[in-house]
Amino acid sequence: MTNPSPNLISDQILEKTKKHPCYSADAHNKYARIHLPVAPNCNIQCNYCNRKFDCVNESRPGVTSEVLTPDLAKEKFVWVKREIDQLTVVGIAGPGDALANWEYTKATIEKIKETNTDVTFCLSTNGLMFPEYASEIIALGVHHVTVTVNALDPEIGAKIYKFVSYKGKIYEGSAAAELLSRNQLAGIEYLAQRGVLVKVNIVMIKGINDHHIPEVVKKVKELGAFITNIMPLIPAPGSAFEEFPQTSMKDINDLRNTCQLDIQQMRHCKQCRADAIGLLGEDRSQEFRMCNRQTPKIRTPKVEEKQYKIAVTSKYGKLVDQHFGHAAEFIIYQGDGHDFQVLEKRAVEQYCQGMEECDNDESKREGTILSVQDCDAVLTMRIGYHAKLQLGAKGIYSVEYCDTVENGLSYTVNQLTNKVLL
Ligand code: CLF
Ligand code: SF4
Repeated sequence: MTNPSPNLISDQILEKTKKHPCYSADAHNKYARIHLPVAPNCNIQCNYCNRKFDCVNESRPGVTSEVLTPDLAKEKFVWVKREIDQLTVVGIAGPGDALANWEYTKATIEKIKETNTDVTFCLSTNGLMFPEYASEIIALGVHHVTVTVNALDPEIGAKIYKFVSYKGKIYEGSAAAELLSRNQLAGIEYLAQRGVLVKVNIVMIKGINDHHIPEVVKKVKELGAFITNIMPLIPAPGSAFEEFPQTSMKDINDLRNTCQLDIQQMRHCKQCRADAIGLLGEDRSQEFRMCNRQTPKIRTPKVEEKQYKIAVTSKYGKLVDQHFGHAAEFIIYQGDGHDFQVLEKRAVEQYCQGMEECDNDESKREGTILSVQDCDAVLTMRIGYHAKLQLGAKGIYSVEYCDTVENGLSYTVNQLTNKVLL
């Protein structure tokens, strides 16, 4: 099979690609991108990833981005676009997986389209959910998609992925790797044949997939990929591969030179964070933290009178600005989505003493979870994967949010009422 993509890519998309800082080396110091971190969940476990941090398929390890709702993401885009004129690309790259949070990803793109018709949308995914959403990606008009493909061989993939969670079932070992690879390859072909420029990221892990990568590159080229981006493994603290050596740039460049014979190679990737903003080499995300801006009050339509009890993590009771595991107390609110009152403040023992230990102390975490077990939801700036699962098992929704407590409470009730929470 030959590469089906070039003739299918319209001139308009090729023009947009010239202004995409990742897809076009010439554009990387002229045009800016914004990553909107609306996708907190993931459906696989890569051995080089610690889920307390951003997805390592598109970020440096150890970075934690704020998480936004689609409405806040739109606000942030409008704000940043006003300040950075050369902003051409909106990317959704985590902090989990864009397709594992498809409703949020899709809603974000739709909302931004209402305000701007020129911007180029870009998604980064592990590709597991391509069979479910590839057609929706096309329908949404997204023409730039990145998928991370580390192995074709299930035996090699089994060393890279701990598990894959698909349609309610957990897969492990070579079965997990085979399923993931099958969905990735089918998605690449499907998208490329419909004019999408597919970028394939590959994490080079010495001794595991390094010799296999040329085969991966040939295969994805055959399926229509536009470019490949071979990235170094940077061991994430707390991940299964934390003791592995970082892949040297010499090894990366040697492999890129080999693979360049098959397909163009990206050589200017910065492994940027899930909320990165600006030129690739000049991250301005700290200037645009949503917690720091003044926001108008959100009023949600009155849906029903049911009273909800919500536990909030907040340093001073104004902003949702504290990590679940860092909270020394919860402020318990009760209300119907419009009016809330503080019922009480509940002291808890912090189980997380900093990002390194966070989510690790099982007994303290259980104590924390017990202390909110009468609540409908926890509203927090950030929550660890295990804590979220344990809350979910008790029927308590966890909402990650970064705005005022008032807006967060309204948002949470809206989500509870409409049952859109994961
Ligand atoms: Fe973001 Fe990725 Fe789109 Fe770029 S990043 S989703 S393609 S807009 Fe770019 Fe950053 Fe490297 Fe990604 S430098 S990590 S390749
Ligand atoms: Fe982590 Fe990304 Fe892998 Fe998910 S896909 S486990 S977020 S590196």
